[in-house]
Amino acid sequence: MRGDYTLITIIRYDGGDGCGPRVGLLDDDRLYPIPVDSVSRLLQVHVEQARSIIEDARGRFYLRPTDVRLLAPVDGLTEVWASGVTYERSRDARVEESSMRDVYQRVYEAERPELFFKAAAWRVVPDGSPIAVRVDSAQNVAEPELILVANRFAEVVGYSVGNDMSSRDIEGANPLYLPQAKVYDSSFAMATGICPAWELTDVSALDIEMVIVRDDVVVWGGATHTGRLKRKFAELIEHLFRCYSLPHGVLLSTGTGIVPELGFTTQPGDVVHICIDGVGRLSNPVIETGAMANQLPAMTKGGR
Ligand code: DO4
Ligand code: MG
Repeated sequence: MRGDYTLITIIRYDGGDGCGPRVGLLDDDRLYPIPVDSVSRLLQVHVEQARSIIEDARGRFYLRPTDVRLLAPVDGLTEVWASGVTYERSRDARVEESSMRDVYQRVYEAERPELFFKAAAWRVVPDGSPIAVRVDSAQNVAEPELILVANRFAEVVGYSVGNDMSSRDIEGANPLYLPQAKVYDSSFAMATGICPAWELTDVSALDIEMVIVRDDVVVWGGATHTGRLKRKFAELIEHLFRCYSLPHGVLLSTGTGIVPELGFTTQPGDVVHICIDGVGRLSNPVIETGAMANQLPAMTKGGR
């Protein structure tokens, strides 16, 4: 996989001092603390104000990122949503797997996009931590997706890398099972950084790659780029905010253009690696739901 991605990102970290999660700007090997109590606070102001808060932090003291624990950069009441069937490949894969094929063809062509709730902030799995396949599903896939990070005013503040883990056979049996196919423990992961929108001016053809490693061997790999997206980012954001307030901002995952052939399933023990050029990387080992059940209460306290 290529490794060319920005080194300037908004991050969330635990400094190990008992003070809980903090927000910072990671610029190469310098971590500048940003004087806000949460990432969601940056999504409650206009993008220009967020930019000036973030850039002012650069002149101050800094830490070494190796001295802190990086968390998923989403918190508070920020919601995670996703869009679906935004790439031709995703449409074709759903048509193939589904017992009700034409709904996917129709949504691909429709004016209104498919949007669904994916996760609460506290459930988002950070880089390096386990993601899950459902124990009651036989066909599971990782879905590498570009994430739009939007503030309460529907302005895009940044971009990140996401993995929308999905059960193909549950949704394939009936599209009304989509929430169960999509929303379960450890079903959404994101990279440790949000790339500020002002650092990334051209998002029209970003390369997206995924490889799946099993027993140290690459067992599946695929690539696409955002130029293949059927929908405009602004269109997805506009539909999401149309009749729905997001006062703490939102992460909107823009859909996958990489889907393995039917028959391939992601399984416990695999490691999923995703890279979006210019934005970031994400790697997570795969477990089965239930395997981390005893850790869930701890996750609710200070962020995973
Ligand atoms: O309609 C199913 C969801 C599709 C999806 O998540 C995607 O295209 O990424
Ligand atoms: Mg998806």
